[in-house]
Amino acid sequence: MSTKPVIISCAVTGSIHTPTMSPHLPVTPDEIATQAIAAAEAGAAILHLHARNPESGRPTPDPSVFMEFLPRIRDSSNAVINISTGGGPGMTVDERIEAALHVSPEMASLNMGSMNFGLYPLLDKYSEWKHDWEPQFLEMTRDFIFRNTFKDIETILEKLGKGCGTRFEFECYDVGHLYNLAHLVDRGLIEPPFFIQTIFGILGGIGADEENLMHMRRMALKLFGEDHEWSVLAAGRFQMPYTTKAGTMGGNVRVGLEDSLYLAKGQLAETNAQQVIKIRRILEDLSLTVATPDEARQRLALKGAENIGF
Ligand code: KMH
Ligand code: ZN
Repeated sequence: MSTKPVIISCAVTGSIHTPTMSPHLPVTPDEIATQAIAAAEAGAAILHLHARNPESGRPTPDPSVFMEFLPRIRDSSNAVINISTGGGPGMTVDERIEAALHVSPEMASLNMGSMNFGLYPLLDKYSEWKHDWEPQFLEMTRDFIFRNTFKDIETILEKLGKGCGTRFEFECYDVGHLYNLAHLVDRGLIEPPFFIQTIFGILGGIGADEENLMHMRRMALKLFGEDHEWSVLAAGRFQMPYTTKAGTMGGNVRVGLEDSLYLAKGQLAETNAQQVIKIRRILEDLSLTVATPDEARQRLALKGAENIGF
């Protein structure tokens, strides 16, 4: 078993869930900042961040909304700030990268392939909605392609990677995405160490099945060997079991309300920090340790908090 400390990422709000689904989903800049800072205090080394319209709670790519919470997080925590370039359903690729280009963060997400991204099954779980946009947003994903062409990926690598010195959380939702990453590595467009986030249980991506977890792990090892840091996130009820498995297999973990609204069966998480505390406790009970933000910076070869652009 690896003795390397486990890097905990926390994805604080995302763009999958909507306000009706949980009163605890952070929506306003104040809620996002407060929950992000508490998650970092609980042990998250990396904060993966999206923004939402403060009134409606709808995901927004607007850099000025990001700027309402990012400086506060930076001033109150040493955690690595990681800005999503996945954005949310309906946003163009240009919109998705605007905030990251604006703030030149240490890390940003980079999604490794185009895919269906079906959120519409969530429609069946609720009969009343806080906001009109929510059911329309979920229904729209029946006909939505989450676009991440090779050209899109190259553009993000060029503008954000080369241009800003930002390094990436490579989001891999299926085996082909690992091969897409390997292809870009072969072309010399990406330097190690690669932080590979393998994702299980998104409709359109690989399912949450233990054999898939093992297969993604094996293929990442085969393709990238010692050059990568492996991390796992799993959607919904798979979050804790799959991150626990990843930790015991020498991997890193991602939790947060972006990936699951729950703390346990039938129990909504009241904060992101609760999920961080839970996975940390599980990992420490299993004699694992948790990485500090500076350990994560060193292992992932990040440029340092002093070099971010805000
Ligand atoms: N929503 C997650 C499944 C991104 O922000 O770029 C993956 C994600 C994508 O976090
Ligand atoms: Zn995200």
